Amino acid sequence: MQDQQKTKYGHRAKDIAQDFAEHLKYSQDADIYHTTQEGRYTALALSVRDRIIHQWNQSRKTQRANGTKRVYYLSLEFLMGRAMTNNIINLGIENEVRDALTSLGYTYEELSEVEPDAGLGNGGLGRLASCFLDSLATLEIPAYGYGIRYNYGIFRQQIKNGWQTEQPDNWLRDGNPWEIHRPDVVYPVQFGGDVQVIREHGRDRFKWSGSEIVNGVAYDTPIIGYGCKTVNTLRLWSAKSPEEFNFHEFNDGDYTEAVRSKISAENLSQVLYPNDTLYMGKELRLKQQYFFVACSLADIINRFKRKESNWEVLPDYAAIQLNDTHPSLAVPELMRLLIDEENLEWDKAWEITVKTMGYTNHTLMPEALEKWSLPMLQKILPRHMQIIFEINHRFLQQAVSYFPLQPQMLSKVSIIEETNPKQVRMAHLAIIGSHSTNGVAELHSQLLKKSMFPQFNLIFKDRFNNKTNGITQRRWLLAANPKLAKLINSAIGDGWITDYNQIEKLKPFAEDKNFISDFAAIKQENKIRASSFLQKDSNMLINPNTFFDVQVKRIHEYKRQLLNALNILLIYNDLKQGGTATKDMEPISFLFGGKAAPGYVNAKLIIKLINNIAKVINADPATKDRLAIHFMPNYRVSMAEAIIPATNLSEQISTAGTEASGTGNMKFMCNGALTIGTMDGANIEIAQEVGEENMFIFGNTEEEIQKLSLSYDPFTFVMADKEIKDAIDLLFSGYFNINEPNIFEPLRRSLFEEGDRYYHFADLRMYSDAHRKARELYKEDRDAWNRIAVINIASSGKFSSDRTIAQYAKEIWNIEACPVEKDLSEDTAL
Ligand code: B1H
Repeated sequence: MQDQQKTKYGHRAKDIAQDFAEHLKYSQDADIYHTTQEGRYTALALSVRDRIIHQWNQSRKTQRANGTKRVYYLSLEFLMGRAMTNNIINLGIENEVRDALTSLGYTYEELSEVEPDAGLGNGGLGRLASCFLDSLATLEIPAYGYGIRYNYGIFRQQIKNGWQTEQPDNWLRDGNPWEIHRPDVVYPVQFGGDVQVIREHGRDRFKWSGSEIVNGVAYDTPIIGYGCKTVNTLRLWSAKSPEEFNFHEFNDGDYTEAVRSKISAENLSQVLYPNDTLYMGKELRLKQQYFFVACSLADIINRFKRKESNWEVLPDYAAIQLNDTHPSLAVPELMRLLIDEENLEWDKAWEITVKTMGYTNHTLMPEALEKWSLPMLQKILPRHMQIIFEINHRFLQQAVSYFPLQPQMLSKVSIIEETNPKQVRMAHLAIIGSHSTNGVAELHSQLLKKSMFPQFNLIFKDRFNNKTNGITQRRWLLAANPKLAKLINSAIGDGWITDYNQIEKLKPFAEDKNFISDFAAIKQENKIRASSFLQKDSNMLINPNTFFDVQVKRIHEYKRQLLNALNILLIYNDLKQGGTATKDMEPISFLFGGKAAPGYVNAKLIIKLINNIAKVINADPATKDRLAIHFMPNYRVSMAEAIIPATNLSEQISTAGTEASGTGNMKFMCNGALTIGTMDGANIEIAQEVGEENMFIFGNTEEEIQKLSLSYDPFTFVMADKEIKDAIDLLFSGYFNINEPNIFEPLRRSLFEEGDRYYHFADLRMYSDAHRKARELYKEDRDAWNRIAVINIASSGKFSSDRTIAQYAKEIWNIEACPVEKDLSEDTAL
């Protein structure tokens, strides 16, 4: 483009520098006395946002004009992390931004680090939703993410005397330059009240009048596709009281009550529930779920009605995907809208609903299954409860023919659980109310059919399917590990960024000495970068010249951080005794990170245990310089981006049959870590892709665990293995808690008296042996280690969320790309 042509938002460095300076002046009113890093970050963010808006508008216009189908991804969680670097990369203006900042005397890294993480999720499920949005936009699929704009995301974790404490995450404190507030997009949502039946034209009509109304206001965030012109939308709902406060109450003289009800309405979108794979039947959570489902469906219907009046074609325009059962009230809500508001007959409405909805299950853990108390649901959503009864009634009539004279089978599949009080099983509602139920890895999907929902698999055989999870290589490789990305580009070009199957072309480079040594040098640089990140973030001192063994994920008994800790004790004892297992051992840093749900006592105790072990072992002169243990406080997306590229060994050690998929495993793999893991979740598919010889697989398989469960006795395993026995004795002798007697009793009880539900002792010996193999390979044949690391990267092609989304699009949503062209009639950066 000719230099003299003035574009409003040009993307030459000097255009960006000029806009940045203008935003500093006019949006921030900065001068020599008012100049902060936050102000500069915001000015840069706004300059980037200016370069998105036009194409965002253009994307909506194109999608509208084409009359295409759209995907609606309903999720109570979106764990987005930071937006700025990702947006700059996806826009393709990174070099220009860097030059612009350099010309003004700032550095890009400095400003990027000012941005707080958008932590609107707990873990894998929320991060998956975010990776999916990136892939949907990059694949040019018209899509909306719908969720809640929590004022407080996942809590900030601090460690005090080894214990987790939770601090509020006020992520919006300094404003959020990436969102657009849309006060014109607002829907009233009602709760409570009662339902009237009116006889009209020979038909019963139901009128629900709620006793409480809360408005949902939209906040939109752009989702930029990489290397294309599509900009999709993440639309988050914020709860707003319909009135500043209740004037009736105010006039009655009850000022405090009037303000309280306003606050109570706005409480709805205050805070994310911090439980991962743990269900708690809280009323406020139920209200959050209905609130965001009601707003999202009203919005979807609104968009549909602008174009169509024939309801039968709704499934041709909208595919609604339920991210777990958390949004499953969408089923009765869509029925309510179609029947009560739009006057459709039940059968027609049902057909439309089932065709429109898809449901993704994310866990087999029974304690995660959502069951709402029937009286509570009835009180808050009386009309929905009626509809659920009717859905159940009609379903059971259909189910009878599959289970003649087997009433116990009917009670198994019923949406209503006949306990006292009765419970509403949301997974049953989701399966019955959608045309697709998918698991998130092969094993998980098999177990869904075989163990969790065998009766449903009989009735709805064609509904069950698998969609193995993936991650976006753009955030987790290109952005998080720019040096490795550049090395890969120099070897195979940059096609992998949008077509990750091409990563396979890296295979021959595993045999290339120069490539291997470049890879090793980058790993070392990343370790130094990670160490300095941790020093700045939490004042930790990690030696970058050690082997990085990393387990980062939510703290949960099934993920077995305890197994890792027990293995560390075996290593410690062996080191102290000068044993053979640690002879000439490479110095190791064991790094842990992850949050425990605030009410999960044992998970919090595991954090305390790791910290106590770390304190004692790190101070022991006998093992100093050879063994260090660190708990990294406040693990989050931006920390993952620093740690994962620096990792040598990735710990994926859940009990077989418990981790639905895992996605951290994939992030480590594509950054050239080797995996030590069980045959669980997506680890199995990773092993298939990379070859078992290029992974450290150990432990009982899911089938073996099933068999073992009939007679498992943890004590027998411990007594049969002297080293394990010694480690356990050391652990529970008080050695790590001299001044805190008995604090680890609950862990001892759960391992021994309560039967070791997660089979630590059935796997510990195999784990320890596999770990030793990994250490020895790293120590004795570094070239072989690095060769295998490159084979891992080259074999990670399957685990792109682009592949996952392409499968959802074809096999569940029946949707195609809708490419957006650049609008030549307007000046634009894109
Ligand atoms: C996963 C959850 C989850 N499964 C309930 N289930 C929640 C359940 O707030 N809640 O009530 C929150 C989260 N999260 C994870 O999903 C699985 O454990 C992982 O194995 C899987 O990789 C991930 C994405 O599919």
